[in-house]
Amino acid sequence: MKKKIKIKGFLIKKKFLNKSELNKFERNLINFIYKFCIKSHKIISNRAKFVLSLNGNKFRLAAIKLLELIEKKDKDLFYKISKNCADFFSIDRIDNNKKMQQILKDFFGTSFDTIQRRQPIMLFNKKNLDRLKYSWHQESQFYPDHKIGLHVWFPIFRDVKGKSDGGMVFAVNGYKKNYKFTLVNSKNSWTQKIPKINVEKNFKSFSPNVKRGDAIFFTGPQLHKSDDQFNPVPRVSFVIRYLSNSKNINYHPLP
Ligand SMILES: O=C(O)CCC(=O)C(=O)O
Ligand SMILES: [Fe+2]
Repeated sequence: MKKKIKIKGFLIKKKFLNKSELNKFERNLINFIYKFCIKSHKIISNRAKFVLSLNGNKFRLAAIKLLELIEKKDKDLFYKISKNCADFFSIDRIDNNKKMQQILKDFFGTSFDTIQRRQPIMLFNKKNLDRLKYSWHQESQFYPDHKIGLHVWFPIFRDVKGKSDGGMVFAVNGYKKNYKFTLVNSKNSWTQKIPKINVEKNFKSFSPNVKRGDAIFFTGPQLHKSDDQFNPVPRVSFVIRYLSNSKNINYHPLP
């Protein structure tokens, strides 16, 4: 097996997903909403059906608007969709994508066969909406039983600019240790594990510019958070988490 690659906290891969793959993924998500809501939320379901009749930019913008509508009208439903949508449509294509397989093999090395994938989730960042944002955190604190973790985050429906466009922020070189944290739980919102360290004071922040099709890989201990959002058009993304608790490793993302 090839030598493992070391990712120093995070890595941006341009044009990681091809456009047709991404198009299918995006349409699949809206189709999921259409089906999921058909009995219980008729108006939303019909709206999703209409969105599916559009194409290109019109489709993508209407898809964002649809998610915005769901979030506004029914926070419970929105949270349910965010957590469960990937259950129902195939994410396997992305797992089995050649480039993804290569990165996972390079990163996990001999632990490749022990990888467990967590259910991907949809993430939404809208102006003046804090409930669905993440404060600074480390994924390693959410998966303490897994020695290795690689997380893949990619925007859908639109590009995300590098600053105040609701993307991701990384603490440069903030991947070398695990910090103690404070647990915060609120309704219809992601659990927060906020490190007991002033991240901004200790690290330089970096928010990458990512286009549709680009993907960001980051390791378990990498400090990151949701960026501020000043763009009136919300940002939508997905994250897929690959974990291994293999004992048989001579490599750990902590140096
Ligand atoms: O997309 C976001 O706002 C934060 C995402 C995040 O923390 C993650 O994917 O692990
Ligand atoms: Fe995270």
